Amino acid sequence: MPELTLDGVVVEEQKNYYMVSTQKNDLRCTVKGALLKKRNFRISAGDAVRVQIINEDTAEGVICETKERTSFLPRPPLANLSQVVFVNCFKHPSLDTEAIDRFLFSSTAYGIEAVIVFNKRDLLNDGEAAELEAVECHYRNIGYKTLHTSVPKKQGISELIDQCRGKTSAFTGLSGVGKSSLLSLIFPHVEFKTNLVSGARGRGTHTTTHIKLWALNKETFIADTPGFAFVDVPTVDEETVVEHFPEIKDVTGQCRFNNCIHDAEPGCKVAELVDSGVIASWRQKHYLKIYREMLMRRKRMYV
Ligand SMILES: Nc1nc2c(ncn2[C@@H]2O[C@H](COP(=O)(O)OP(=O)(O)OP(=O)(O)O)[C@@H](O)[C@H]2O)c(=O)[nH]1
Ligand SMILES: [Mg+2]
Ligand SMILES: [Zn+2]
Repeated sequence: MPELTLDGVVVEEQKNYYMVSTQKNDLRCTVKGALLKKRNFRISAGDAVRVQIINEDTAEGVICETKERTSFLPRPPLANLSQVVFVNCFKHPSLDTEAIDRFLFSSTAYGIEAVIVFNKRDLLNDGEAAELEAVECHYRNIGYKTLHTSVPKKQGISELIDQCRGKTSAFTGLSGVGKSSLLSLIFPHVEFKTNLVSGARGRGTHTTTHIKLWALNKETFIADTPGFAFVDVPTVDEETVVEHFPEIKDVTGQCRFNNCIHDAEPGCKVAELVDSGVIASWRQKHYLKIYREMLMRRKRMYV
């Protein structure tokens, strides 16, 4: 009898098996010995795989092949993401543009598209909304997609779903910004663990500690990820940091010195554009901070 194999996507890693979503159904899979022996490679959620069906009735299979990855996010491990959705809010917790800039830097360094979501819109008065709009405007001007949402008012949710449709996405962001709450609206049948356990409704019962891609349909997957306090950035050559800051990169050739790092050198075009408000001052500051961080990391490597 010919072996029955199917293409699929790993949606969840459990202790002793992987759940793989296929065009037919979800299969509980172990991994073929030859694949297990591969060093420096560990199958992650998001991996595109080929599975051999072992038992159709019990929906069990074996992963026999992994396809080449288009991208890989190491923390948390997620393969083949089409985009990372960085969730923020203006208050509770306060807007942190350094976190946004470190996140945007990381996602472009990993080669993954980034979308910025400003959640908890319902908490803002007119003055705060205007302040947020000014910040947001800078990100839109440099080419990033931004969205507004509110969980209690269910605002912006259909736009967020549209943004995720047909893609594999991960919701990331600092703790408490509302990632799990947004996912609870997108997947109403799932109880995501939220920060605040309300006694009455008893939410927060989904205590999964591993990463899982939730399927909206066979082409749309979204992962919740644990919040963090600080955005880790991958190591790159300090000379290339500027490539991940599009508005700074665009004008680099216009500085007086061609080795200008845009740190108060005379005739720096970036400084001029910061003074005139075209480039946000915090963007230059965060660019320089990452530049110095990369320089330090490289120097530390050679001591
Ligand atoms: N007012 C308001 N509160 C919100 C909104 N979204 C989430 N919250 C509240 O913010 C708190 C944190 O929400 P979570 O969804 O747990 O946040 P999270 O980003 O998943 O947090 P971590 O899992 O710790 O990273 C909860 O008390 C939510 O009820 C919103 O749009 N407006
Ligand atoms: Mg959460
Ligand atoms: Zn310069």
